[in-house]
Amino acid sequence: MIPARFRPPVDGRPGAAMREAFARDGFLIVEGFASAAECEALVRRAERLIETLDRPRAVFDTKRQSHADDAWFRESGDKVRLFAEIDGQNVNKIGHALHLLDPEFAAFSSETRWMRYAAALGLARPLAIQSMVIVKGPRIGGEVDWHQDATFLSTEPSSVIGLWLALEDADRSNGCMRAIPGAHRGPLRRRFRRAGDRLTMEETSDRPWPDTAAIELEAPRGTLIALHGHLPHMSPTNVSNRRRLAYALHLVDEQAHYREDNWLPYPGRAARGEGIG
Ligand SMILES: O=C(O)CCC(=O)C(=O)O
Repeated sequence: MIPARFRPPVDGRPGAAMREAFARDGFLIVEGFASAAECEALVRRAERLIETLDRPRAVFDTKRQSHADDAWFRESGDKVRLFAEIDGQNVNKIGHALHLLDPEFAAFSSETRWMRYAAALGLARPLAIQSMVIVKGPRIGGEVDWHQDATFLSTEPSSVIGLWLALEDADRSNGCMRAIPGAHRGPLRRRFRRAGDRLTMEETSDRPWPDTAAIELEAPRGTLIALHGHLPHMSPTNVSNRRRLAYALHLVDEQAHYREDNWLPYPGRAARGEGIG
């Protein structure tokens, strides 16, 4: 399958064809969502954060979830912190409150254009609750294992949507995302939740991922990929000489019940999608 690709609508409001693609495939690809200059400015900002923030004190490992045992991770929901690749040195990502605390990412994230996608794709009251820069450095950027975003951000009913933006070209050689089209219609397989002062991963369904082929979601710089909360997706190790920087913003519906045992405590301050006109 060749994924459908869209351009931003002239009036900024995602139309029926985009909504249908998202409902059918579980993702939506919009090329040219952000300009080259906007991406460049955010790349520079991310590089500055990598240079100036405290060194990472936890490895981010999506296979073993070993970061679940680190307070550095558990307490990062309302902070901007660096996380390391498994070598313990190189930066794997920056998280998880850039949209609230970093002036440049906050200004960009609060623009109405994001909220319009979240609203068009089903969130009655979009609430941005988590953000991260995914670094994927050349020859080191680690694999992000198969997952559904609702594993990490659970509401009743399920509502999370990921808005992922390519700040640099993402292609098959530098570890672009893979997804199984249509597989968002399946159940949530796992939940990552707080149990006392620990974080645990629990199986919620033993249904295997469908054996339909995964496809590559190549994304030139400036491309937005919206991901349904139940869509299985992953990204392989970056084996190329080119970095692959991306910004991901995760939103839930404020009208849904946010589960108290999510790893990320419900935000006191949050970027609300108010005034979408
Ligand atoms: O950028 C990536 O490699 C993976 C991002 C991802 O899985 C997510 O934002 O949920």
